[in-house]
Amino acid sequence: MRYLLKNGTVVSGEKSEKLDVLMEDEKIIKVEKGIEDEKAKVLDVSGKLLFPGFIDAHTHFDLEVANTVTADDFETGTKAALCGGTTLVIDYASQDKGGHTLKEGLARWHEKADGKCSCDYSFHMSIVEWNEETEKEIEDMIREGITSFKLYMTYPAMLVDDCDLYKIIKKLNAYGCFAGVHCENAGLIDALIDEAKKEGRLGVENHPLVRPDEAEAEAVHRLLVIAKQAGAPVMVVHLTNKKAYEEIQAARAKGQEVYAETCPQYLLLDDSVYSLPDFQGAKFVCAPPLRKREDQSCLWNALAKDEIQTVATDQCSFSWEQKKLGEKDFTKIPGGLPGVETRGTLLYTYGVREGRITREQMCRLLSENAAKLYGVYPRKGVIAPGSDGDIVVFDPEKRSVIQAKTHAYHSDNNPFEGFALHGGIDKVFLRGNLVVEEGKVVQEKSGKYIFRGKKQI
Ligand code: DUC
Ligand code: ZN
Repeated sequence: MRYLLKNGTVVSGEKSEKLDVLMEDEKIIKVEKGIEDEKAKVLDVSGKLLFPGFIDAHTHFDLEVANTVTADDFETGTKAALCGGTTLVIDYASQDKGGHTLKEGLARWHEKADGKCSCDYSFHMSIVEWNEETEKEIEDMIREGITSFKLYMTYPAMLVDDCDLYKIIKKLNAYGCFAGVHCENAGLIDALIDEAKKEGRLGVENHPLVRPDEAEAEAVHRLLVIAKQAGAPVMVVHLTNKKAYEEIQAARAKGQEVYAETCPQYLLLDDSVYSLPDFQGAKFVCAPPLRKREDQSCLWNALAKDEIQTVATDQCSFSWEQKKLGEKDFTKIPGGLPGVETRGTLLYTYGVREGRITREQMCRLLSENAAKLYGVYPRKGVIAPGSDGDIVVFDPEKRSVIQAKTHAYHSDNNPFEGFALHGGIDKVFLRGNLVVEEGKVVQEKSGKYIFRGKKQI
């Protein structure tokens, strides 16, 4: 199908301009004023903003956590993502501990995802064990289109120690790749959990107490010391708080290349929810946990100053039944929140509309920066001739309220329940095809695996 979108405002990371967009055969052909084309299906998008398809570089679909599996898999999760304007997700594939290879992990993730995705998809690879075999596999991963990796400083099943952290980060840089790192001090968290259990403190309100902001800030500091010695760039994923952010600022001031990602839950929710009655706080259990209001302000200011590069989701959803696995012991609550469906509309409503960020910044945070960091620019991340026809037709006036009752996720609870939205997704195009109309996916499972190149920042 040949589409001509007329009279919309095309938003890029630099500017917003009234331009027409012509697309055919997966690609954008022209972006100009006053395009006329007899062969195209013409859609008048007056009053709408046209964003490049959003990229969510932090999702966990079909992931085993705390002896259960996320409520959303690649089928339901990518449909929800598409409804939220996300046309590319980069999910975390993982190697297993105990002598397993990266290739085995990648094959498993392809099995989970191939043929099921309604938006395009790609993978980062989590390295949980470092040896000569793993090291040799880095080149294989690059050939498979994986140029970014994930390292954990917490969780026993995923954790790498500081020695391996240094070696891995250095080796990745030698290949022109880099890692996103989950920063929390594992030992301190274990000790605080042991203490809470011994004292019989097993309610949800203890969750933020055993994972304090300082445990995150310390890990960020240690990571940045290690990365400095390795002479390598790193990305701090799901940054939540002021102290951790100050560590990043300090390292950057000394000339280090550090990237940061945050998520809507850390911008809009605070840790008071963990004290809600009737175990309701379980809905918000994630790691790192939600923080304080002053941390939220700090993160918004960092977004405004372009000191955080991406807003992703850490999508990792569980049903209420699953959350209840931790009713008697908060450490058994599967950690994670859904987010892919509401990332763009929340950032527009509470970021752009409230004057905290501009719409061009929103474009950079949701699409352009991720495209550049994760090696898919300018195929993705921009509305320009030659780029994929991934376009979000965004209605700045649409109003709605987030409700689990009507959301697209398979999970049955929503951490943003009751949040009013002013701005909504009108239509979504994926590689030139209309895939979302009036909030509904109208073309399913046409997502392709995307091979990525090296970062372009
Ligand atoms: N944190 C979560 O809460 N869930 C999934 C992984 C993570 O880092
Ligand atoms: Zn995550």
